[in-house]
Amino acid sequence: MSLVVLALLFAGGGTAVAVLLPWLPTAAALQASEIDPVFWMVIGIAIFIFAIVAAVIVYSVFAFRVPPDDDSDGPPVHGHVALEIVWTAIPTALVIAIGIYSAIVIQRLDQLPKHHLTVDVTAQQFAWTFKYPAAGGATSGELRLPLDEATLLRMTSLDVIHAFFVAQFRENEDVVPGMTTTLIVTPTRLGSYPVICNELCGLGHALMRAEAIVMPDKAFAAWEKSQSKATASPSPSVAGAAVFKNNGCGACHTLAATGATGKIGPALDKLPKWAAEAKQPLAAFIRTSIVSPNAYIQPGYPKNVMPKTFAALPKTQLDALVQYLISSSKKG
Ligand code: HEC
Ligand SMILES: [Cu+2]
Repeated sequence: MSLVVLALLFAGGGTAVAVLLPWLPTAAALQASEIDPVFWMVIGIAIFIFAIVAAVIVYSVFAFRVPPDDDSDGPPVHGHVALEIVWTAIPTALVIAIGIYSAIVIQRLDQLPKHHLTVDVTAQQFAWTFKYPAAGGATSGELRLPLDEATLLRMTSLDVIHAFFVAQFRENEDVVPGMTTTLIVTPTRLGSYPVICNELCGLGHALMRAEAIVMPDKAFAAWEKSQSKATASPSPSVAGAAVFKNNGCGACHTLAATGATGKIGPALDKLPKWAAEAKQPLAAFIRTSIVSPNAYIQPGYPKNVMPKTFAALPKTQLDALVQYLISSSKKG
């Protein structure tokens, strides 16, 4: 009797902790409605097992307590076949049930609607780059997504294994060098959500973050159009400025022509001076500095801070960026 009361108490306590505390952030993707029930099923099973185990332990501590002066051996117990069958069969059934249900959900999440957007995601220590093939291959440091439309993320890594995770979308997928993994996300809520690397990938792992910005359909279409126009522009000052802005260079660098005032890296208005000090021709100096930042470290600035992801920029965008930095720094 008291064993049952204890089990109910533990079950109630476990349920209160699960239900009363806000564990999950507000869902922002259609996929959450598939994933959350799996999560709650596993939590439910865990509370069930926890209640039984905790109740039996606490009950035994009191019920089978020996008097302080009892130094005799306990009764010889050689197991209990029926009990062993029960505690093997029940967990086996539960684990198989979780496995089958998860497999069904994963299979459903892999259904790609015909009408969808594709974004190529590149991970590298310690940054994300998002490329939009439909917008002339424009790249962005932010993941912009249209509301209520399925987006296929094709992901790969340039170095070690990373993992793409947005808690509000509930989805997580490894990003592995040498292969392309995919994830389908259908945002259902406007807003901006953190993209987190969910696989310990090196010293800067904790800083490997980006924003996923869910936009109204029309605003997204306008953004996409402006991107493809800007990056395809024959004028380096338009295309280069767009690449500079999209890739977040201004967060770390000052460049008067763009209004950027970052202080983490050297001021790009002084590039001709830096190139001369490095004894390199300006164009080659800029290009190398962008695609392999550690090839030359500006004295007084830290190594391994400038992301290496820009090596993945399409050639046309890289050319435009280099041209743009040459012309705008000569003015500065
Ligand atoms: C997270 C901060 C950060 C971001 C983002 C960043 N850089 Fe840098 N960058 C640095 C730091 C720090 C250095 C100095 C160390 C070095 O020389 O590699 C640097 C160096 C450079 C240099 C060489 C300057 C010199 O004098 O050696 C160039 C050119 C440059 N960055 C261009 C860019 C461009 C273009 C972008 C955007 C595509 C960009 N950076 C994004 C931090 C950043
Ligand atoms: Cu990472």
